[in-house]
Amino acid sequence: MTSYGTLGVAVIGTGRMGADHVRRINEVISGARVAALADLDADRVKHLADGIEGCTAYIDPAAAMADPAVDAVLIASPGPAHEAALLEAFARDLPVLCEKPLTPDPASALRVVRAEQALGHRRVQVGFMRRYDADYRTLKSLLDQGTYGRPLMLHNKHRNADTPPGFTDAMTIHDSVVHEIDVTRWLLDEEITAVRVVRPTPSGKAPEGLSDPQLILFETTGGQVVDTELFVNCGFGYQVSCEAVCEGGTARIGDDHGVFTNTAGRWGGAITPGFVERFEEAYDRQVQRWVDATRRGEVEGPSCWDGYAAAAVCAAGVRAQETGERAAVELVERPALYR
Ligand code: ISE
Repeated sequence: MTSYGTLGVAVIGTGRMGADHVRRINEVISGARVAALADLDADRVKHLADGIEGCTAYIDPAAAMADPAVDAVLIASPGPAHEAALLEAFARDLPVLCEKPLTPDPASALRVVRAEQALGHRRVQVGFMRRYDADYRTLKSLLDQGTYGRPLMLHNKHRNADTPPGFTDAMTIHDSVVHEIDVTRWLLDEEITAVRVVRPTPSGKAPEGLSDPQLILFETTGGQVVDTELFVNCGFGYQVSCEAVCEGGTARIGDDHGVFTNTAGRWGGAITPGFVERFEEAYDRQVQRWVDATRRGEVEGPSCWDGYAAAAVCAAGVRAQETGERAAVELVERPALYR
């Protein structure tokens, strides 16, 4: 693989995450610059590109990738557009950072896995940013070192203040629980084999028709059981935590931290408002690590296999929601490229 000087990045998709990554590459990341942007919204993409020196705006992602100043691609368009963009990047053998989900369903994710296999080398880092969060990384190294013995269970909490209009039950799995799916597989180094979803009477604050909160249970190849409280209209802020219960002790991360106050007979502190603020450093580290690895001619971090496995667990999760039954996860055999 080639190694690069300053990496010219094409950012595909300039909505909320895409625009945030453009800002990040411009202001925070070293060793990269935004060389091209692509978005179906011609006015938005032109406006954004006009503010960046040496950056060209495109509507067509393939045209952005063909720009001679482009060495690598950051895909932040909506999930259904990812497969075509990934295949285009593979055709040009360009390194990719692809926002989650890799693709929205296991069949298309498997097509991407097979296409990368056909290239013969990894090209993609998938944007599961929690793997770059300092607390999650500490928990991961405690578990890897066996500090508390063999992990038996994980207890996760995932709360959002509210959801955007049109958020559906299936999206609670694909957009939100997908993070617990990825951290479970990563922290425990096991595949998830089955999913169950338990739905209490919805909160009065939940939009009509949305099951909120939910309790999601995973079983793993290692025999561990993982529970996640998902409460996406809790109303009070953003909270993500994970407690590992091991044979010799427990370790918990993600409790709110920051300034602790005492006043007027009460103690307290602020709850982070949303995921962009809570995981800001993780997003920065994720993109910097991608740029650094790419410039060395290497690929690291969550792979297309991780994206495919997450999509397969999401599909089982949606089946479990719909049927109220335990849904088994169907996975093909893991190719040698991802072992
Ligand atoms: C959103 O897409 C995310 O990725 C956030 O991390 C998650 O907390 C939220 O529920 C999702 O909608």
